[in-house]
Amino acid sequence: MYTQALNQAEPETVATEEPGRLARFQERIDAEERIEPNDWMPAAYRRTLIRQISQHAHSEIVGMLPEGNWITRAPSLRRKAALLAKVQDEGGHGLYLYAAAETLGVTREELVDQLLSGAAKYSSIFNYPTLTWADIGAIGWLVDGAAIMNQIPLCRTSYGPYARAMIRICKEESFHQRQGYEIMLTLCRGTPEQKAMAQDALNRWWWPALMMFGPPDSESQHTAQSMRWKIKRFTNDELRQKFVDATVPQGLYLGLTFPDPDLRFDPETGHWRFGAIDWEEFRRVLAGHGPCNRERLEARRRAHAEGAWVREAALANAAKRRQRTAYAAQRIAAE
Ligand code: FAQ
Repeated sequence: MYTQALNQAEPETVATEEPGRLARFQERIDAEERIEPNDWMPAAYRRTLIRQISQHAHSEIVGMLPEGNWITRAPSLRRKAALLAKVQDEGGHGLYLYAAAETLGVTREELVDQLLSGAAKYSSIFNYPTLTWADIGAIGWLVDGAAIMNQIPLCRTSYGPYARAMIRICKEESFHQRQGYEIMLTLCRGTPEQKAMAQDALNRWWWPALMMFGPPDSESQHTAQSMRWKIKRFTNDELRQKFVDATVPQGLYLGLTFPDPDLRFDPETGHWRFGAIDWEEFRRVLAGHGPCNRERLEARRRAHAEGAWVREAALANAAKRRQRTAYAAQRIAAE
């Protein structure tokens, strides 16, 4: 359905994509002008945005599941309230992002179908399990930390609705990162068992967090074009390096050890150098064979099916309201 909708848009866009128009579009991008929904844009720019924004939205929605698993088991009322708020924020982020994608001419239903059929990607990180409470700390610290590093530049992305959605999302993500780090800090200052739990969580989440930034630049299909269009402002490897540089000192402050024997500070460049990432594991997770891929999609499909009555009721209510407004207008006209 999704491809159909895009193909319908194709004849017009292809016919009008003469070189002059493309050059003027690129000039607007180079001049840092924002592209808005009613502006002309190349079909491939539109496709890239729909792909990236919808994958981002799906990631937020699927990203609610690993943490949702711990809401009933949070160790105190304060922790439960913060986690509930965080998971609700993620649902909200998904909705802003679906709304931003819809401004490009695709419907919410098409996007949700893509996710539920397994055709659309969502971030690899959410296919890993949350085994202990420390995983909630590690997700906030590392996963939200990685998300912020990637998303702050998206506040300046060239497509207006996406850039504007990202501003609020980033503010909320920084609260998420801090609550995660604070959980880690509490565990690291606690009993030896609590500290061991925090270390175990770091051991399991560190490498998957580095994979969140996507394949290395040499293998990234979309980076070069997305950089020209200023959809992306930094490459995958640049952002990954920024994340490592920001995060390693935080981990050392916690008294934790990173699960990377090759990690070392390079005084010449001022960067933390890290060991080789297991890209085979990344590819396996993307192909649907991560530890929780099946479970995540099943949970989303079940939630969608169980929510059918809410969608039906909302549509029936909207139809009734339209009918009432129409009757009222008729009555006024007749008087
Ligand atoms: N997982 O050519 P590139 C969050 C795919 S939100 C899965 O480098 P691109 C909040 C990529 O889509 C986290 N797939 O692609 C939260 C492409 O596949 P395609 C999500 C991945 O787009 C926190 C192919 O590989 N954030 O965490 C991944 O230029 C805590 C080739 O890759 C965003 O979506 C991956 N890790 O760069 C929620 C941010 N990496 O489409 C709950 C916006 C790559 O050709 C709890 N997105 N792929 O079939 C982006 O910045 C970019 O899309 C990248 C990928 C950087 C993710």
